[in-house]
Amino acid sequence: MMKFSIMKLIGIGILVVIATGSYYAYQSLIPVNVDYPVILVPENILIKTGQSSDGHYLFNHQSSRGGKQVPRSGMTSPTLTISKGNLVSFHIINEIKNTPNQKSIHNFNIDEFNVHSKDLGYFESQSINFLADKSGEYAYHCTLHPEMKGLLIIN
Ligand SMILES: [Cu+2]
Repeated sequence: MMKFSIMKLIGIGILVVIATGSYYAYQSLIPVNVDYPVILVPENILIKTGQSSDGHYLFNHQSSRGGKQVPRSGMTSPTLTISKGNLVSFHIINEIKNTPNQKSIHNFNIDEFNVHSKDLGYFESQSINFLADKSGEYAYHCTLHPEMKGLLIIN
């Protein structure tokens, strides 16, 4: 009788674990700018913070498609081009080191798509999925450093 109860309890525990796991798996399929799950293979874009040769902060990027994209004039960071309808997975990492008088903190935002990373310290990273569901030209930027800005083109 006692043994049966324990087995039952373990059974319920396993069900809770499965349900919780499924919930988080389901949540991770929902891009930040829509409220339904999207089952597509994401286009991965790696974004790294960096500094120009004259010491200004900027973003660098590496795409799963490769190719070099230069900044639009007046912007420090490369122009990113994405096909409309794609699920895009941004992987942001802050690679700017702390200095004795400046702690490294940066974030990554695309306001029109509800893409907002947390403030990332040195070597912290975050992944954000969004659905490129409207075409146009949008800025991506760091709220702490206005010069950290680039163009996102969706067509
Ligand atoms: Cu910044």
